[in-house]
Amino acid sequence: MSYDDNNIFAKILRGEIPCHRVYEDADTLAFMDVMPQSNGHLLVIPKIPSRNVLDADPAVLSKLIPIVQKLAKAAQDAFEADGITITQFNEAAAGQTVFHLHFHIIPRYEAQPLKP
Ligand code: DGP
Repeated sequence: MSYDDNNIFAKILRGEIPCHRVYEDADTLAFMDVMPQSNGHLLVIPKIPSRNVLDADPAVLSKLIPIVQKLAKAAQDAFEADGITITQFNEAAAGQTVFHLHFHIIPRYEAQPLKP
């Protein structure tokens, strides 16, 4: 599968559509998810075009994962979460809907238990 630069996150990276950004460095952008699964749901993406983990350069992943960890800890503190779910989907069959590599950071709360 190839990378299509008309995807929504590519447009966010080009500044063509807005986002609520919470972190940015030379390689990475993080912003709030517009369809949050919980209070504080963030998305973390590399700036380099990658469709998902399956086609990503390992060097990109090695920069991205420590940022995901850092932002998961920050989200846990900032949103007073009891736990954090980190998810990442590869291809439509696995639930991917936006075809630019991204990690979800989803704060979880004991008062809002996950459905079985
Ligand atoms: P998925 O590809 O299923 O891993 O999830 C894509 C996520 O992207 C989904 O939780 C909703 C979010 N999303 C879709 N469009 C936009 C958008 O325009 N802005 C933001 N901030 N998030 C978006």
